[in-house]
Amino acid sequence: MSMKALKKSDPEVYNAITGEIKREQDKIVLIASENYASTAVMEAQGSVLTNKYAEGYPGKRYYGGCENADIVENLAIARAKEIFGAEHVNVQPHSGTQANMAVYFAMLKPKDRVLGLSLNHGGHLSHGVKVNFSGQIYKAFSYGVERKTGLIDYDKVRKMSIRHKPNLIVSGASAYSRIIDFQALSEIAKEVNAYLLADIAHISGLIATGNHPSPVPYADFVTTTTHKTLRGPRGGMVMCKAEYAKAIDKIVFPGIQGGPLMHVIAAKAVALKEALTEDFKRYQLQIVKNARELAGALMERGITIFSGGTDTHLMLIDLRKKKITGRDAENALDRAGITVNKNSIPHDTMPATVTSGIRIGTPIVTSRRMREPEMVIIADLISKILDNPENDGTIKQVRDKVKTLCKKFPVYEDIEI
Ligand code: DSN
Repeated sequence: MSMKALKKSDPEVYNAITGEIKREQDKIVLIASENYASTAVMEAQGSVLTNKYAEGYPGKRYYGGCENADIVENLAIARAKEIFGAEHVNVQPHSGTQANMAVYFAMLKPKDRVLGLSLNHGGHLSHGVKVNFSGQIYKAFSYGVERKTGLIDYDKVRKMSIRHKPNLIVSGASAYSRIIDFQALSEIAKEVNAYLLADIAHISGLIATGNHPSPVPYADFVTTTTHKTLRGPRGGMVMCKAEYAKAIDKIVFPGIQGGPLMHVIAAKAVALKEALTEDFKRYQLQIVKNARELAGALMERGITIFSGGTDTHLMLIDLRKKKITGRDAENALDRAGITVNKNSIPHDTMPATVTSGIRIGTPIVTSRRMREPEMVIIADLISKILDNPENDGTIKQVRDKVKTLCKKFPVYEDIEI
């Protein structure tokens, strides 16, 4: 990939982008919802398909000249079907929230009832939070995780469902590190006559490769982003049973979106092809192994991991024993070259802008081909900072070690700057 034209025409933007390449190379990024897409994905996303209007669907467009747009959209759909075994796929949603919006708008009426995992317990804004459309248009209720175990109690979800009679149960999470029992949720949904939406944005890569049970056989709708563990371009996707195909397609376009982002859909197709490879399978397995190793090494160093570990790509560090807030931990780690995000822990008494936790995930470090030995080093570096967040000497020492480690695991060597 070359950025020669950009360098010449807009040095300010060029410099910001090269700064970002350097940041991604020089820091240990542990944000659980991010990943480093392949150069092939970014080439497709940076392609001339950005020029094309293709409102409609393959073979049924509202513009001429859509033959290449049709090819990439059909490829993306076919590959997604092959990976997830879905009966119908719509690859046009611009984001995960718009994928969820498509399901809500297609199946619900204003004031219908929605039950989802509370944001404070690891859910997502679009699962019924008051400040989001999902909490404003619909009557939203939320379930949580158990204080003692950190797990979802499916019996409690069942009881809440019987009490609140939701029209839609939303499952899936942004900060839940354990296996989600989609089959149990689908039984509950059937019992109370609700639709089941499984939002697998965080775990879609794990599901694609059999590292987490799939909701596709059980849920009426499955939504995902394409840029997290799936390692594609930033975007969304809806999968559903064939009986809902027309309703979903009609609501995505013309219901809530106009022209699809064809360059992004091309990049989705490229990422989905990558997701079909053996290398991707190995990658996803290593993400989980790395997360387990990192959680274990952190716990050995006296750091509390909420729920006592992880089954997935992420974990939630409970900082209460360390007497440091999530905000201060995020800032101190950032100064040392380690990027994480502060995150509320369930039953947190701190505001969301401060929090008592940080969330960390292994998709990016695994994309850089780091393995278990590097996870132990990272745990050690995190532990040093959490114990000495204000010590400039410790911060410098850790920052130097981060630099040395990052040099050994290069990113984007094929981008010419
Ligand atoms: N909730 C965001 C995250 O997981 O980082 C994504 O929407």
